[in-house]
Amino acid sequence: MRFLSEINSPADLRRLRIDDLQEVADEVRQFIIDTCSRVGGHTGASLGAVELAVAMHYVFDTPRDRLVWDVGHQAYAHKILTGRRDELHTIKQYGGLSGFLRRDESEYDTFGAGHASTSLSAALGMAVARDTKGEDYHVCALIGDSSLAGGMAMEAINQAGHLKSRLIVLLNDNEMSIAPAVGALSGYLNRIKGAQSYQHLKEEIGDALESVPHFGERLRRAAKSVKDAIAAAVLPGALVNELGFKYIGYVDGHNVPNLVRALEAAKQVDDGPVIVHALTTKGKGFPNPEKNYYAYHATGPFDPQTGLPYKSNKVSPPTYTQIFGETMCELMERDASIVALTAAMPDGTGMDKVLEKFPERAFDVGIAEQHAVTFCAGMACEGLKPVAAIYSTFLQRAFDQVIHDVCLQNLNVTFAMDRAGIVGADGPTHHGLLDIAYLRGYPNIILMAPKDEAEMRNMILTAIEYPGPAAIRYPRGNGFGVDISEPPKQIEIGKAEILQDGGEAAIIAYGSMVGPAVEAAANLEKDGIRTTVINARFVKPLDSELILALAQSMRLIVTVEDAYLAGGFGSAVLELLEANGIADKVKVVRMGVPDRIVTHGDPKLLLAKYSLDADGIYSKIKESLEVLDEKRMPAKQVKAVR
Ligand SMILES: Cc1ncc(C[n+]2csc(CCOP(=O)(O)OP(=O)(O)O)c2C)c(N)n1
Repeated sequence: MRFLSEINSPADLRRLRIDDLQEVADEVRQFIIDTCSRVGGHTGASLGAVELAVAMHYVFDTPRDRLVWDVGHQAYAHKILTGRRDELHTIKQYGGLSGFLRRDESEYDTFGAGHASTSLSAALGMAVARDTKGEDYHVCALIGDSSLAGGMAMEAINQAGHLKSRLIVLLNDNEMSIAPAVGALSGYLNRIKGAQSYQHLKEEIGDALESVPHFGERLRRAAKSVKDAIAAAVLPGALVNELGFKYIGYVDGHNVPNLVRALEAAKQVDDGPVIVHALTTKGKGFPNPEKNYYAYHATGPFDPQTGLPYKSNKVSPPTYTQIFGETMCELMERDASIVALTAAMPDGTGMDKVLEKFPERAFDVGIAEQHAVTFCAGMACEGLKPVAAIYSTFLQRAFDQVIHDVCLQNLNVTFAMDRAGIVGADGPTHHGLLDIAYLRGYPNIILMAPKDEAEMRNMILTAIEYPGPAAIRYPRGNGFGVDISEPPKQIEIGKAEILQDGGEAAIIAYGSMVGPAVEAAANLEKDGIRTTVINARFVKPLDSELILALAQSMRLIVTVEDAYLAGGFGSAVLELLEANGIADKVKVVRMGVPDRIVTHGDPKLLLAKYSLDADGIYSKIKESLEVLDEKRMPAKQVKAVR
């Protein structure tokens, strides 16, 4: 590494000659390949943005000038150039670098991210703050072509053009989301590319107008005076001119000197926002000659020579995601009124299979969760049965659409929330810890979580057939390998499952916490402590009959959920007891995630940190029973025991 080992901050980069920058980019690319081949990460996304990062840190006086990265998954080169090179191998691991950007990780991370389409709003906010305070620095947002189509980004463009604030947007156009980009905006960007360069086109238009007999010169002058209006009309120019943006492009996004020139030109625009349109290739330089984009947007460890993932000999049961996709195919085969939808996560949700098999009834709407939900509501109004497969964390975006458009009107929409609970390496922006709380407080919707993949199949059918809104949450990762050969069948709504009874303590576990609860109960049994174990199945409606009966007969109820405690499953149980005037009849201990930001890392480790594993549940029950025993004993006796 001729240059990279000496670059410890962007100031070091800026000391280099422009002619050396391409070599710097090559070194950064190799560094990413070497590191990600060992530890995995957002390899392909980051490889595509190497030159963009080099050019931005060269042109802009960072951190004084503000760079705002959208999502942040593609920012490994930015991390390398901003003093984090030697820590890159810790990325996404517990205690290591975040896989995204965090303000508390580096002063160069001006805005935390993880969810898409936020950069333009944040950057515009910074630009307005700069102007309000009378300061003078540049603000540059980098956004991908798919994130640009997200609702927030569109809203920001609308305001930016109106405010005419000085703002630079670097568009990283690789025609890819995680899957190939979808939607009309992607077609629009393609048409711009098809029209060669903007400047070139303007010249062509000028020549063409001049050749019009009698009116040539006049038309040419008119075109100039309305500021490129004709070019804008020929280029699909709504974004570029009508919305008040200047356009520079397109630029080869892997040619650093060209990018530097384009960004320098953008810096000169002082009367409003400007877009620099860079064309890039996702996974540029990835050592796999076969373009398998799905495989290298993000990768696990891989062979740096072949790009192929290291194969593990371990045979694992299918994931919940896979089973969800297969079950949807099965059900859609049987019922033509079921329609399915993903918001830019076809492979992540298992919808890829469904899209392939039912192209007429399955939709990828792009990064547009809000639209996705209301789109489903519209279809439900007309008697279809839409299933929206959206990660728990991304459905947060569409909170009001779920409430206002679906629940209030009691429409038959099913929400399949993959990645519920602690997701692990992607960290705080991606944990699905809030869905119980954000969905529970509104009428009409029913909420459920399966204990295993067979039960998930039954719940999918139950949710679809339920005539109102229904949501199922299930975790990231593998199922238990249980038998799923039976066709899905409906389960009774609001009925829990008693897995074991007896004893003085009951564990009521929700969803993926049922497994560890059963294991904890088995370990307690070995110590001579019998417990009742309940698979809650539903948080709404709760099995109130069963829970109230347990409250009358047990000394201790322990609720367990892999979600925030505030407003969660345990809270629902407490509310039920309070509403029935028996809150003081039984000791309730709620296990779940406390009011803290949960970091990134191995999910097993994180779950253990919050006692959400078999050992944690076992210890909590022992400890709680001991406390109750002490309370039962007269004070003197307690002292003697101690
Ligand atoms: C609100 C939201 N929905 C979905 C995602 C998942 N996601 C992460 S990156 C990505 C693709 C982004 O595509 P693009 O903006 O074109 O950037 P690229 O990865 O191609 O560089 C998606 C869908 C997300 N991070 N946030």
